[in-house]
Amino acid sequence: MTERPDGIIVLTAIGAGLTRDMDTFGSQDPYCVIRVGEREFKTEVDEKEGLAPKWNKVFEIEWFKEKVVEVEIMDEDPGSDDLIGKTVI
Ligand SMILES: [Ca+2]
Ligand SMILES: [Ca+2]
Repeated sequence: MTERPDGIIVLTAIGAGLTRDMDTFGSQDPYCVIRVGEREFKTEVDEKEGLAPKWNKVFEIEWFKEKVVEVEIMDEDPGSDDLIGKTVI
């Protein structure tokens, strides 16, 4: 059975003011991941801003009332990326 969404949400990942830098050398490379159930939406990596990334990326996401919207800020690294911060909407 295909799931019917309960609505559409429009989320804009504007940017972040981060207090942690997950890279020892240079500035970190933050990107934002929004996850709803199995679906994943990612911004580009902002390589320049380190603690104050700006993405200005708009996502239109199918919304299901029983599913939470997870938002993670990650630092892109060679190999596995570091989690900088996480929240749930
Ligand atoms: Ca790192
Ligand atoms: Ca990095």
